[in-house]
Amino acid sequence: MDLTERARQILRQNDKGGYTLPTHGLYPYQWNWDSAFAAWGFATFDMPRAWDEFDTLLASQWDDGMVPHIIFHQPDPSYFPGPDVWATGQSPATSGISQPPVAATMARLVWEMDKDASHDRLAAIYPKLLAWHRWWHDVRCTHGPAAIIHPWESGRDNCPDWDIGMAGVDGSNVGEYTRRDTGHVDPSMRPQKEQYDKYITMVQFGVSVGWDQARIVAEGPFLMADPGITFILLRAHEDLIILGQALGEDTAEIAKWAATLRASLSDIWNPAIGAYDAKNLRDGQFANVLGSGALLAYVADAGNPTLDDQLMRVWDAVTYGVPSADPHHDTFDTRRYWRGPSWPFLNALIAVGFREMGRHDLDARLRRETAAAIAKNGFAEYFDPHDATACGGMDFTWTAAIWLTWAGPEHDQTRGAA
Ligand code: 9WN
Repeated sequence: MDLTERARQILRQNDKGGYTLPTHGLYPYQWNWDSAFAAWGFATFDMPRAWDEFDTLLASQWDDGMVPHIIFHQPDPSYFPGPDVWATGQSPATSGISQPPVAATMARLVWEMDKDASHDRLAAIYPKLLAWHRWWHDVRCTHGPAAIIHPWESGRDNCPDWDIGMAGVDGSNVGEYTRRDTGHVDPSMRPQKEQYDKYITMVQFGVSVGWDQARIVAEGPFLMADPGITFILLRAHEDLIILGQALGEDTAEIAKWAATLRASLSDIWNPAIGAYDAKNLRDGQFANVLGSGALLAYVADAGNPTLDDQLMRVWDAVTYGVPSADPHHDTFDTRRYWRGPSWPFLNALIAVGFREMGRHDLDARLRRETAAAIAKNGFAEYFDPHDATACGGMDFTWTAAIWLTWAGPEHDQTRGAA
């Protein structure tokens, strides 16, 4: 079957009626940033369905504005930790943390594909996006750059960026539990048990304070500045301004959040590594490792020549897209999740930045490499960046979505030119 047809089929298969699973089995619920990418993919062939995805995601917004990272629409024992472990008291049940706020950026991309037909759907979600961005500003940007209270909030769960913060988390009293992820995929491609003990301990802390977000920020076991979310949020603020203006809204408040956030970027520039870097907000220490979150600077127009050198240093060391961690660093692990593999949807997001910088050469290279991995081994969750071995779950929603919007051959402007 033609890969574009197959990508559409994957989105349809993972569609639970208004919301999309990342993939069957491994991830049986609605995930926040996965949904935003799903919407972008659906928009290429079913515009109303694209807007439905935003609706179902934002319908589970908390009263304080947070949009949770998982929405547990229907109980499913194949995922751990499920709703009983999170115990947030929400209905439908949700997790107690958020995820990278890429929804406004994806909503803008979808809206631009058909502005007239999108107007009312956009107007319906705009106040919710605004409230969520306000939550980020008020609750997670209290130290300047965007902070995370759990590695899962970053969406780049076990990347080396978080190692220094994780070192301070005591996972020894977590109690008994059974992981489900390692029953679905090769355990060598997933986070290790020691990390899982700490992840669950952090969830237990959230439960112990009734998911009081201010208390978690002030007293929780983990608090780190995330360059990835900082750039995604900054870009999303700017996209929300464009969307708000198109709807005739006053966007001055968002412009202030964006200006404040941009002014904080110097706090996460680490001269020792010549790049943006994650920072432990409990003690001010940098992670001292180049992560893929730093490379999202390009989507927020925050690149610079020093960062360009770092990008090329890590990218030239592999064959299939931008690696999720530095191949020259001793933490690099070529197939373990966020410690090395290339993630197609993240490549697509970085490429949004390249295009806007006018770096069509970089965009084309990243597209070619990502498309080659997919064409070779299917719509995997992530790939070994050296040989494109398919890793994690298969028939993955956001991998299919970015094939339709960016990686597929019809998006290659250089095709046919020779
Ligand atoms: C925890 C769904 C999600 C993605 C994340 C990715 C992974 C979950 C997990 O899967 O995280 O949220 O159980 O490993 O790291 O980015 O949204 O695809």
